[in-house]
Amino acid sequence: MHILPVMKDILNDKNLIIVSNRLPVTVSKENGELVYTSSSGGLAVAMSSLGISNEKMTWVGWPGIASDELSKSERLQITTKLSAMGCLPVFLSSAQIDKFYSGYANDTIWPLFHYFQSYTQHNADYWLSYKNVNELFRDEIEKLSDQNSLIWIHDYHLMLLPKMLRTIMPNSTIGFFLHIPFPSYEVFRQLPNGDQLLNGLLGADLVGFHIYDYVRHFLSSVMRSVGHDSKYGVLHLSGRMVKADAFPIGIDYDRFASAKKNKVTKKYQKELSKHYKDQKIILSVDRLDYSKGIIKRLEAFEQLLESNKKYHKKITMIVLAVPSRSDVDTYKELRKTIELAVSRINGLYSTVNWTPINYQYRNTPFNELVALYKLADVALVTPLRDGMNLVAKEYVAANSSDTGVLVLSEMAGAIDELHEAIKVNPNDVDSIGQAIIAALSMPKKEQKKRLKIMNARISEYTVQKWGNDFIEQLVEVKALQIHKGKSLIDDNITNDFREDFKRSKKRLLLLDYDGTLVRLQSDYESAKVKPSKQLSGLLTKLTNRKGTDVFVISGRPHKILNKWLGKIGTINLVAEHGAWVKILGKWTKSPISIDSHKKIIIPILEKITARTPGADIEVKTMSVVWHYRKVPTELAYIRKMSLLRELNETIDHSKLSIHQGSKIIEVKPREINKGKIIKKIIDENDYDFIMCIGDDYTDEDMFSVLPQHANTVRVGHEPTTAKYWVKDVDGVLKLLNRLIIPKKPNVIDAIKPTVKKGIKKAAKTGKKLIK
Ligand code: ADQ
Repeated sequence: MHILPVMKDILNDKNLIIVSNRLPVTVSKENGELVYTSSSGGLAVAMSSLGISNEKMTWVGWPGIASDELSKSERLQITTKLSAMGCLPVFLSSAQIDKFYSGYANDTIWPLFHYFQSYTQHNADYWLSYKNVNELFRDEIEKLSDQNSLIWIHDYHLMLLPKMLRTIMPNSTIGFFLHIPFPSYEVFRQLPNGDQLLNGLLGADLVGFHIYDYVRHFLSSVMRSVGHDSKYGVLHLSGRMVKADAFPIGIDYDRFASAKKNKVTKKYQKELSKHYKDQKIILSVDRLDYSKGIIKRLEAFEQLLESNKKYHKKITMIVLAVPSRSDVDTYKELRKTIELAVSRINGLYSTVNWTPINYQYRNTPFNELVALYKLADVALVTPLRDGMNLVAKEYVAANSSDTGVLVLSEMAGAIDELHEAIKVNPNDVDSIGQAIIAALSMPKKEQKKRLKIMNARISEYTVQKWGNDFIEQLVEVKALQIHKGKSLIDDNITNDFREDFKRSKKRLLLLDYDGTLVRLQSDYESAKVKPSKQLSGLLTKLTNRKGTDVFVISGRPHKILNKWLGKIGTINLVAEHGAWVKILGKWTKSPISIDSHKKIIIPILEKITARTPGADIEVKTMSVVWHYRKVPTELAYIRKMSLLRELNETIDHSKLSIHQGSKIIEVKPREINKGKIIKKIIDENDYDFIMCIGDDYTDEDMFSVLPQHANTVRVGHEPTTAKYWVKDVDGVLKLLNRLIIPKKPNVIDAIKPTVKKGIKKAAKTGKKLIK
């Protein structure tokens, strides 16, 4: 197996830690002996074909056996044996398996995320166990990880884990991939601890889903449930960037496409062809799970036999069902229902030499599975909901140069890539029957044509590509987070700034206000955003420095800025993004007027504010602002969207522009922006030191007009054109303080060299130093 070059490069200096509920190896006990077997299931198949060596990769997960069934020495034996296979076991007790695995994971999240709301169990004990097991995983991973670790967590069993890891290792690189659908918010919100799951996932740097619909559902749940907005799948959480994206998992294409040449497969195929020589074969392959729609499939087949006698003795349905979650009651019931349906249909229609359904409840070996894929005239893949569905892709690959028809549910993620399948609604038994008939009568040429197109697609985005793609993007997100090409301001950079500041003769400081000099508050009008005594003191000191022009630039109204900051030394103020400017103590107003526009805009805002509790309108000289900080998140989203739509349809776009800020929508003249006014200031003066600091998109207007030598600084992690960045307001204040106040030497440096010597000597002799 080859490893794609990108993956190879990344893994040169990284350790990959794969985390999933189950290890790819299952441990069991037979006659008192420990037995190790490879696990079935989509994820195991996917990860085992990534082709990464054991030295570079550790797989962390549960080995599939309850810890209470094992002695201490057996646990040690398992740990040693698995470690040689690149696996680290997380041992779970029977109670944890019951409550965490069968309980919260498979009886709460799985049914709800597959839209089986009536199957969903809400049980406080399940939830506690889920948290507890996620913590167990966290503790094991903590022991393993270092700076170079790349942690890739898989699936719904471990949705709290990314945040748990982020809390103890803030700088770690964490990816999460969900293998099942992410439901729409209306369904997701039924989960009592949904917000904790979302926050858990947001601990990752990259959150992956199979298709874009799930990304959309996730982002909308994040927005509506925990209040974080996103843009193009990117969220900025207190300075950290998180990305959500679609990565449609593929299969190990070559393994399936080339298996037909395998001797064992050929032998099986020959035997099967002989056995079913006069039959058309309809194949059904799944884990035995209610989400897979096996019952409806059987009903459709039964209905077909009932209404079309001509197919009797001519078609056989082979149903392969892998045992799955057989400890969960719903699955026990499902098995009974399936087996009853199979015996009913066989009982009704079998003849001495024809049995309509061949049902096998077991794990089918790979070569046998491929032989069946090759034999089948029709693959009936009709899940009621499925994250992706690998069976559909495996069938297509196994028949790459052959005939065969795929009937595929429109509820499977795979439908986005396999358009040439016959598409069915899995709840519509009639349409499944019609699809089988259409498939059986499809000309061979058409079958080949469709298979060829689908093969071209799935041979491109294989599971190897998928794994590479995810890891590549994870590394990219991390690089973006640490502002590739931008420097985080540290002591060395601050010292350089200080030296430049001291040396220069004419200095300009351009400082945004909210989010830069004071922290953003949840209540916009809050008194807390007034400058503190310390901030006023700092600004006074800066303005008192000879040759230093200080500008505080804000979107706030000029009267407020004047009240809060007007008395500080020789400070200059720019209010309403440049509509008002106070230089040398005198305010001037831009001649532009939007009074006529206000008559149109304000009634629109009033109408929407009246039915939006918590919303406010702020009318400034040159702009109108709609504040929705106090509006409940869900309602805010709906109202914001409809307001934007209405404003976009109404305003004169040649004169006005709409800006979305932090929980505000502002309509202002195109002509007025921070950049325009700053350009005027620098054109009229000859500054040899310029520093400009801001935290939002309006500040980018300033950065872009400043000369090359200016020191531009962005607060927070959002993408920026600034040269430097600081984490938060505290970072800004520290930086400004250090421009004028030298760093205090640390205590030991300040002590006289002779005294230092004495300390060293005392430390050596163990004697106390007496001054
Ligand atoms: P699963 O729900 O397990 O996976 P699927 O994607 O179809 O569903 O993968 C099943 C795998 O098991 C296939 O590789 C198939 O070959 C194998 N398999 C099924 N029946 C078998 C049998 N009788 N004998 C032997 N092997 C059998 C979850 C999600 C899916 C998602 C995958 C991968 O539910 O939506 O596609 O993860 O992300």
